Amino acid sequence: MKLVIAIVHDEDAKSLLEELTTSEFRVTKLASTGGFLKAGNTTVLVGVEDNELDRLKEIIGENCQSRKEMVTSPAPVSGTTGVFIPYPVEVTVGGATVFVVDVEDYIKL
Ligand code: 2BA
Repeated sequence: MKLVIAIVHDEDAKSLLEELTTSEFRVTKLASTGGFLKAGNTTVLVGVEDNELDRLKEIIGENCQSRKEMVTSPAPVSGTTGVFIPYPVEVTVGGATVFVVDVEDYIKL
């Protein structure tokens, strides 16, 4: 069995959860925050049998788009003055960042 941890854009979370539950996956949704953009995102936990993993990855891929976002980054005016001015930088976020972890035990008490 695997635990899939998928970090997805908030805007994709609703359709992803609907599709996963319709497809009879058991899902937990957590509100999370990206360390770089410091913006909200959604972390989805799904426990699956090994033979369901490919289908799960397909559904995540189909429901999560990558997006360009602007982040304001400080740039030094001069290497020695220590003065910083902000400037916009474009980053590509997602579709989904997916971790697949082996599950040692799965019990319900
Ligand atoms: P954030 O940390 O807010 O990162 C948003 C996007 O900013 C990233 O998109 C990436 O394009 C860029 N980025 C992140 N850290 C960067 C850095 N140190 N320098 C330059 N650009 C950087 P994604 O890679 O698609 O990640 C989306 C979200 O997934 C992340 O939000 C974070 O919450 C999570 N994530 C991604 N990789 C992770 C990892 N290895 N461990 C834990 N969480 C991760």
